[in-house]
Amino acid sequence: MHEPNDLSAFWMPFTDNRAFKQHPRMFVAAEGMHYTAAAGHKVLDATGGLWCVNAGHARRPIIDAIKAAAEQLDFAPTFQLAHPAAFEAASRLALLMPAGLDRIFFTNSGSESVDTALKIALAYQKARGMGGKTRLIGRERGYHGVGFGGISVGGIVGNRRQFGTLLTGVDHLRHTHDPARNAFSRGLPLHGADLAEDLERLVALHGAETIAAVIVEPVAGSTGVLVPPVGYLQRLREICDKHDILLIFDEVITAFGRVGKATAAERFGVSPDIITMAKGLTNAAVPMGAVAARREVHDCIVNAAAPGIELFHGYTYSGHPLAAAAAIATLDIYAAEGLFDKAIELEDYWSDAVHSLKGARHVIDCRNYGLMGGIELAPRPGAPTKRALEVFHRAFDSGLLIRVTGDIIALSPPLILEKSHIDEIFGRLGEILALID
Ligand code: PXG
Ligand code: PLP
Repeated sequence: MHEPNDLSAFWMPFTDNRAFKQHPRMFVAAEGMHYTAAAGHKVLDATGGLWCVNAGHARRPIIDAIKAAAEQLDFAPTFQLAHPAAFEAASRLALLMPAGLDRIFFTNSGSESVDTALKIALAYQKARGMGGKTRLIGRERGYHGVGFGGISVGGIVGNRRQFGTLLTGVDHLRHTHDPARNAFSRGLPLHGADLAEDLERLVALHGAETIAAVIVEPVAGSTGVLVPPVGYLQRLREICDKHDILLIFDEVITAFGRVGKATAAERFGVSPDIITMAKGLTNAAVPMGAVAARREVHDCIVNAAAPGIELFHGYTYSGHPLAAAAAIATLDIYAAEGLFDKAIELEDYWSDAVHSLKGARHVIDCRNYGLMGGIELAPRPGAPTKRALEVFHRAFDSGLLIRVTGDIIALSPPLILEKSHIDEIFGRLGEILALID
């Protein structure tokens, strides 16, 4: 029963396992902007793998760094011991963070980064004698990974409803998606900064003295590219300051050039207290995540602790040698090739291309920021998500990888792409949309 090519044992994540195993679509190689599918054809990667391959596929310096690391030191614990590359990776990453966020905790994924950030927020409030501040505030439609902390502050019902009562003491802001006022906005939508006032409403309901932290994605990715309204993030920051609440930006998607700077925090000029990252940190070549904390947050927890371990948290693989090596090599590529700036340089061309689909069949909204694009389709009557899924399948078969979530097409290409790739992506999408019902 268990042949090497048997597909039954791998219980695939976030997948329609029955459909996939009837009709598998696999990749066997990748380079630059393209995958090679098992069937042999090249597939243009308009999603950076899964929002993570920001420097393009199979980058030689990253491969070489991983190889060298594996040969030198396959593994070393970082609990009460360590190895130099973990410190170097942390120092390098700290240099890219907004001023003051220079204390780095390593994880292996975005989900772990989110749970780490929430725990740091709680430990900080306790360390400063505000142990009553335990509530965590997320936002509707937010995606913060799949740990219990992340799905509790997250706001996607499908990711929550199978899993019981989740964390207690969590509440949510309303999301900012408002197509009635903002459809086809280029860049930041004009309307909706007032939705940040939801935080005032939750403070009035629960009391600021019970709230530890607010977590949001600066630009929501997984839920379908929701760009924050002009002034919204600034207003959230002000209300957090007013009520002594930590602000966490979940930058698992938005960090490392996706919106044209090292972080969305930098692009928006809004500095949170904690930033979560993963994905582009290693160009996805080895799993790694990280949390950047404001130095005062770190120092408060460390200084308040009795002699001994200060934060009872960590992963076997925090700062893993292969991941640390991959991170350093990746950050080198971003710097050497000016890839964050490249996202800014291409932003207008990208924006024009995204909005060229206004008027295409089925399209009810186009959204963009940095090198992120969202194209929302009208759902098929009685069959939501099916239309976008058909676009996904047709695109794949014709040599284009896109991501669909609900009836939204989400795009986040590697930052190395050229204008000709942009033309190809949107030309192909336009053709497919014209073809399907
Ligand atoms: N926070 C944010 C903002 C994310 O986008 C995570 C946390 C979790 O990261 P890990 O590494 O645990 O998956 C993410 C991940 C999609 C899609 O296109 C999005 C993500 C992952 C997989 C698919 O819907 N985002
Ligand atoms: N479960 C058991 C039984 C363990 O011993 C450990 C780690 O030692 C874990 C879970 C956590 O694994 P990780 O540190 O890789 O997250």
